Amino acid sequence: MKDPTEYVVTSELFSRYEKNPILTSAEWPYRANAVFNAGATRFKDETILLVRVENMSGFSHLTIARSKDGKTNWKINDHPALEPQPDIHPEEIWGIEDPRIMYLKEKKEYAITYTAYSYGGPLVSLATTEDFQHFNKMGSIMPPEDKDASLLPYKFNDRWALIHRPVPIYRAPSGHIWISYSPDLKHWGDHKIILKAREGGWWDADKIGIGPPPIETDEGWLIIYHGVKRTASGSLYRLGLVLLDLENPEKVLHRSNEWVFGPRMIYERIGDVPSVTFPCGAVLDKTRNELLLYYGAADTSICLAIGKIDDILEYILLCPRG
Ligand code: BMA
Repeated sequence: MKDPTEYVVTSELFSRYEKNPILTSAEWPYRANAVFNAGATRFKDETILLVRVENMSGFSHLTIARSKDGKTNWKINDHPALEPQPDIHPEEIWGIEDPRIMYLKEKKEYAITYTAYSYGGPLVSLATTEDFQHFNKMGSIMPPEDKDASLLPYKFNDRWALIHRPVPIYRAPSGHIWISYSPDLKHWGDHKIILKAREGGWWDADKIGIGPPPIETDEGWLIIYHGVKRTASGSLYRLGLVLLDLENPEKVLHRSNEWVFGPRMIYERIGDVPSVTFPCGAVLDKTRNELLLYYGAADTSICLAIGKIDDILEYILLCPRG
């Protein structure tokens, strides 16, 4: 029988890093069940990953790992950067998960949107930092159930914009991507759907959510989103592409009909949650024309896939208009 890793489709937009997974719980400096779904950014000549670490009770916190080239020699902090604090933030009772990092030029600080697992279900929380040493938790900004959120880096008509994924209760497909606005990062309104999960047999028919924060390009905001398909043996988490208008991110310019990345390798197929590829961070290396995509594999480890940004944009521009 063939090993399923041999079924790799050629000419993919993203190539897996040959030393995947790049981080696992085995090399963690303290006891942990799994490390996955990391936010990513460049900071002071290093790539910083804000890693979701699941402890042996099932709750997650966030810990920093750094590397000069974003691929090798990761230095892992021996203590969490952000921990659940249910005494001050009751909405964090069952942990904090899946951070997305965006630099806000106007405020000269990084915004971290993450999932707080509350008594009423997952919701969106916000924290800020200037130095990745001191963090300011601003509390919840969207009620449950809502996750997969990222800010855009600057204001639109004087308001901050947040892309996120609330879950409606009344019908399938169960989760679309929304945009909301705020004058102060605290009070949010004007909620609108910008991208719908498809229906029926589509690969993104059940629910969708953004992966890494939107990537600003000359052609528009590049969104790498995950689409979920329910199958008899569980959910498949794959990735598709969308391009949003730079000036009006409510406007979808193009959307891929096909997924561009999905579980294939053993480390993506087997783990605590099988057949999941789930990126929360990406770093664009403009000098090398490379997009480094950091994704959680099977809710168990952190992996890297690398794409040429020009090829990705060429591809999405040929996809159907939104
Ligand atoms: C999603 C999120 C992710 C997780 C994925 C697969 O709903 O909770 O954190 O990686 O499911 O389990």
